[in-house]
Amino acid sequence: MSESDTILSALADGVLSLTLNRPDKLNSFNEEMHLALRAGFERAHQDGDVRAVLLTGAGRGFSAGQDLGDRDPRKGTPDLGHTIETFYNPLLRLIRSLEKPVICAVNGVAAGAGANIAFACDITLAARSARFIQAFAKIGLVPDSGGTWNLPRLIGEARAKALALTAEPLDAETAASWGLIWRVVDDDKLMDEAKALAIRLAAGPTKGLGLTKRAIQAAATNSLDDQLDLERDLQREAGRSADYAEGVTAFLEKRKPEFKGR
Ligand code: T3D
Repeated sequence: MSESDTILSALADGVLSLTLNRPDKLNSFNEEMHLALRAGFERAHQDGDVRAVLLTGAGRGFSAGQDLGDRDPRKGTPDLGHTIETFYNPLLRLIRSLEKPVICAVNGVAAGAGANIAFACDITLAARSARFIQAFAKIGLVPDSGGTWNLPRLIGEARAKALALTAEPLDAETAASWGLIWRVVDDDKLMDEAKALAIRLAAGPTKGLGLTKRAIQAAATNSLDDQLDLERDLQREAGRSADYAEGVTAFLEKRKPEFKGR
């Protein structure tokens, strides 16, 4: 695990909380924070005690995307393809391939990659005061961190293009009503609600939840026939899990199930 304080990391009740922690820079991403966040998600992949992840930001913002202080063009032209390949793409792949729920609590402004990382999580809650900005257009860039893939799928091409081309801020209520995020929560209730949701999911049948995530993500590129076959295969796998046996046994015995995440 990385020792950097740019990511605060804590495991409790099966939930690995990862907090972006560069509040003076609105939690914008420098290399150190990238590596520390990656280490957090790698731990989530490897550590059986982690059964859900809660991602949020410290201070008044969630994340302003790339730290532009590290990108001064007056000092030379950076190879942004290299940084996408080295930092943002691996992060997105770690989030999407983690077969455990990733909850995101957007506590304030989410701009550039910050917005698209929030949209890539499994369940995203936002504070009522939060706003989402595809800031890339303001500096001549292209939406990254899966934005060009996720936005049209979540909200359709017309809205995706308008957000990306204008870089207009989108308020949290509209983001929820468009289906970009799950729910808006009053600012002072956001973290309580997000933690309660993460703890609830961490106590759930992790294997089945992970397979569900895999299936829903696969639907974006599968035909119906492919998807039906996948559902058959994943149901077979889920049906062999200890948590399935516990869930049905608990139902038959009229008691609450105690899932172990296996
Ligand atoms: O480069 C590559 O590797 C390619 C990958 C790119 C991915 C990307 O994310 S590109 C997009 C980069 N992000 C932006 O363009 C957003 C820039 N920030 C803003 O437009 C605004 O800060 C916000 C709309 C997000 C918030 O505005 P506001 O008025 O609430 O806050 P502020 O006053 O602008 O910012 C507060 C502080 O955070 C300020 O520092 P200071 O003056 O108090 O010392 C500001 O400079 C700093 N800050 C905000 N965003 C960034 C940042 N510092 C570095 N990088 C930032 N992205």
